Formats: sequence, structure tokens, C-alpha cells
Amino acid sequence: MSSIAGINAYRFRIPFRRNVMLAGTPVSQREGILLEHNGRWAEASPLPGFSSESIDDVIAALRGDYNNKPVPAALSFALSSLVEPMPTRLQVPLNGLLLGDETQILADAKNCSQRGFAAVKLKVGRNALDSEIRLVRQVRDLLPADIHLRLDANQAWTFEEAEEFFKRVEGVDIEYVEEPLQDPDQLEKLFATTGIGYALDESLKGGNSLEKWPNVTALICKPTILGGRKAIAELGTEETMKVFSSAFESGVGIARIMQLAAEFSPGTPAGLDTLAYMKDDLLIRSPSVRNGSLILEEFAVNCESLERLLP
Ligand code: OSB
Ligand code: MG
Repeated sequence: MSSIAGINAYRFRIPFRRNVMLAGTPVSQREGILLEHNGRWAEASPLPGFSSESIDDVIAALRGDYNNKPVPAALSFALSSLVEPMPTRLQVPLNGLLLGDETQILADAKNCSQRGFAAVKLKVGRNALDSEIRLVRQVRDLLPADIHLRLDANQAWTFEEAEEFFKRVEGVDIEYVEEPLQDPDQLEKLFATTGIGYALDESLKGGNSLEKWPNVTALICKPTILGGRKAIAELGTEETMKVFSSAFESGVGIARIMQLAAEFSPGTPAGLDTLAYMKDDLLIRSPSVRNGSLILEEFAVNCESLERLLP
């Protein structure tokens, strides 16, 4: 790699407010890398359990001892960000996250319209089918009709489980479900059987061609996992709905994803409501959630807690 001359690299750690479950493992803090070049900042923070590479792979690539291997996705996101000017003011609509226990989820669903969200997302595939079916119905009943309900199963279900789930919530208005199946090759069959719209997230990793999924409703674009501007631009067609999403980046990475979302998918609610998980941020003024949107007022990095890696 020759493009890294003049780049400063730093390592950071930010504790999560509560342990976050990443691919079945509880994780207490986010570790990652910031890059700076000519006053421009970007983030290269592979997410354990989701990224193909580790943080050490990114460091190796930055040091140049990564010959003949492709540039790690998180690093190519960062490098492509450095080419773009620093965003100034940005506003991106969000899908709110319904999280926590049932009581919390129902309470949050009730005040969603008041909080201005055009879409909300609920995780499924973690508990007994019966109780999740009940919860999805209750949540949908609490939401005004004009708020989209998105589900995310993180590939939890067998075909039979998903089929049962969606037959039993028939008539409930669901915008789409992210990755309902352990076997993504059966997504089209699930769509044909139940009519449920599906979105691809985990299945996009590794540059899968979309030929297998002609009826896909949305592509979940996580630049940290998928790579930079070019990888994103090559995904699907102009008509395919793209939902830009976070992989628990700091405000630096979030701001760079907001920049891509504003360019590629203006108006589509993004999955960027994750800064609330973090105890701290690396931006002096962290993006804030107001009236259903994430708002970045200023892109200024607080360097105090950064540990220099390079040069
Ligand atoms: O499953 O979509 C996921 C964050 C990190 C890793 C995986 C996922 C997520 C999110 C981000 O859910 C929030 C969102 O999409 O709204
Ligand atoms: Mg997902």
C-alpha cells in the first residue's frame, strides 16, 4: 500500500454503557482506530463478530506489512472518507431502536411518534416464538400507522421457524425483516411463501453478488463491514433501498456514515441510533438525536484520549 504516506493513526477505547452482545458474546468496550490526514479524520474500527478482519489486521495494513492481501473493509471505508472533505452540518433521519425488556420496548413504542421517528427497529429471533409474535403485534398496535416497523433476526431462524413466525403475524404491517434465516439461500423461498419483505445485512459481507435475491427490499449498508465509497456505490442498483447503518463506531465513523447516507440515501431512515450505547465520544460535540433525526453540528475531534499508533 502506498497511499498511506502522511497518515496519522491512533487507537481508542470507549466503554459501552452496558455490555453489548456481539455475535453471542458480551463485549464491554469498543476498540478502534482513527486516521487523520491533512486535518481530515476517519475511522477504521472492525467490529468483532461481524467484520472479516481484526483490528490487528488494520494495524498491519497501515504499517504496510499486508502485501498481496486485499485492504481490510474498515480501512478502505476510512481511506475513502479521507478523500472527502469533513462534513459540516448534517441531518439524517433515523430508525429508532426498541431495546431492553418487554416493558421498556412497549414504553418506547408508545412515545415513538412523539420522538419523531419515521421508522423503528426491533430485534427478534432471541426469545420463544410465541412471546415474540405477541410482542411484535403489541408494538405494531402501539405505533401510528405511518411509522415503519423493521425487524432484525440476525440469521437466527430455520426456514420453518421463520415461516411460522410470519404466517402468525400475517396482516401486521412490517416494512422488512433483516436476515431472518440461518440459510440466506432460502430468503426468496420465504418471500414467496409468506410475502414478507427481507433485507440483507450479514449476507452482504464478502461482496456477495445479489443475483440470488431479486426481490430484496433493502440493503443494510455498514461501511465499516462492507468497505468504502466504491464498495457502497457498487451495491445493487439506484432503485434498491439502502439503509446506512452503524457498527458501533465512535462519532467520527458515525459522521462519515451520515455523509454517505446523505449522498446515497437521503430521506431513508438510517440505522445510526447507536451512540447512546457508548459512555463517551471522540467528537467534542457528539451528534444528537432530535425529532427522529441524527444531527451533526460540528466535526471536531477530541484528541486527548487517543493513543498514537503511526507514524
Ligand atoms: O444487526 O444490524 C445489526 C449494529 C452492529 C452490528 C450489527 C447490527 C447493528 C445494528 C445497528 O443493529 C443499529 C440499526 O441497524 O438500527
Ligand atoms: Mg442487522
